[in-house]
Amino acid sequence: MVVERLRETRETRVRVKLSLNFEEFPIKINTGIGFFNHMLELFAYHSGTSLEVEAKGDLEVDFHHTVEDVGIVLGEAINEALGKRVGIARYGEATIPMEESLSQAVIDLATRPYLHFEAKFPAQKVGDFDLELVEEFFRALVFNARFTLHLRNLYGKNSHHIAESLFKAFAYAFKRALAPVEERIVSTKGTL
Ligand SMILES: [Mn+2]
Repeated sequence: MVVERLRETRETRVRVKLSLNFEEFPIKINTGIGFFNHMLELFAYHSGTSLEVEAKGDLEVDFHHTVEDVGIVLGEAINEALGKRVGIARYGEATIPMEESLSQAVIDLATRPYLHFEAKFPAQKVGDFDLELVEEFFRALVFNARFTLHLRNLYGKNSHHIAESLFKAFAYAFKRALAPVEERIVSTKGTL
């Protein structure tokens, strides 16, 4: 299934096209923020999704609105693409290194929006990207995609590597939580 969403506010215009199948269409990311493009490309590639993101935001203010709104719209698209969340593993975990940096992501795709975020960046910025926006992005994403994510950096020195290991760990945990299982809902309640 291909999901398309558009969100326009006075601050941003964000278009997301998403399929949970990587063979659907090529990855194409343009948010106007180089480092953020890099992170979203990593997520799409390593999670095995097809993703297009096009964002035009008030970058002259700062990157906050654009990053948060991409998180919201991508989250909404994921929620829609997940549908009834039937026949998937539900839980996914990944611990991923990027050179000296190691990060862990644990996901529960049940519809309980929750983010535990634990990462400290030695630098404030990578390029002109403010690293405190990494947490803002993941918060907007999980609250709109409606799942639980525990994301933490275990250790690391280089801020670029720390961010990259967080996004990759998230991507692999997500991919594993999506892994097909027998056609039933993985909950003793019978619903997620
Ligand atoms: Mn990199």
